[in-house]
Amino acid sequence: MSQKLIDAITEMREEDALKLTNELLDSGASPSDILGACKDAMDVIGQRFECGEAFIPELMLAGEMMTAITGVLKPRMEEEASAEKLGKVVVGTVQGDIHDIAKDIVCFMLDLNGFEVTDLGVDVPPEKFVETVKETGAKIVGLSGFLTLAFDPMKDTVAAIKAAGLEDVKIMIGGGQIDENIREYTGADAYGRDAMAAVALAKDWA
Ligand code: B12
Repeated sequence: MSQKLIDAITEMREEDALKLTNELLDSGASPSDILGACKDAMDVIGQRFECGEAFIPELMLAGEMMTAITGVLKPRMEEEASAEKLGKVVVGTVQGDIHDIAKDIVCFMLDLNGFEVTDLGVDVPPEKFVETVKETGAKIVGLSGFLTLAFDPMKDTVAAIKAAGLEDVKIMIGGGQIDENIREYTGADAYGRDAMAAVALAKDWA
């Protein structure tokens, strides 16, 4: 069934994709498995874009489908929300990058799991992160980025947070192209593969 969902997304059949999402949920599939299928579909569309078989409108439509699917998943996930308050987290997509679907999922999952999240949105300059960490007193920061061009702004943001004397603030990074090597390059404290990893890291640090 999740292959059918992947096919519906990659063939840009939004209505079918939403119908299949609901069917998967009704048959007991977990929202995180459905998100996994969406990621696989996005990877296919991304690869097509890379080889010139898909273009910006397809990326945009894929983004819209992804937003619609997360809209269906959110109420189901809310049923498992935690009432416990664990701490504050500042999250944003770094400067120069406007991909926000994944960042929104990370914010939503942190919120569900008891964190007070300040979502700075997209294209966030390093100084905005610093200012917000100071204002909120958050001890955890999450940086999201999907572009290769996001590596340096991530590195600059980590450096700006440290330079502001906020050494006790833990920084996690994530997003499409990010991996352990990029974590090392940026000087961040941890890399998280998905929103559940973001929650696990934040819980470890709370
Ligand atoms: C949809 C999409 C878009 C949409 C974005 C819509 C939106 N509102 O976000 C639009 C059309 C706007 C777009 C624009 C562009 N895009 Co684009 N886009 C994609 C696509 C297909 C999917 C991204 C996505 O949303 N995935 C869905 C999420 C849910 O997937 P996920 O990774 O599983 O999410 C999890 C993790 O990432 C993790 N995570 C994310 N953030 C964080 C943070 C922390 C702290 C942690 C712990 C975890 C974490 O948790 C998430 C949830 O579980 C990708 C391809 C791909 N394979 O990703 C290309 C892709 C990222 N785009 C790409 C490009 C090139 C562009 C453009 C430059 C195109 C252009 N020429 O204009 C512009 C960039 C504009 C800019 N300045 O940012 C390239 C980047 C290549 C590169 N090496 O830099 C990709 C990889 C496509 C490709 N293969 O070529 N894009």
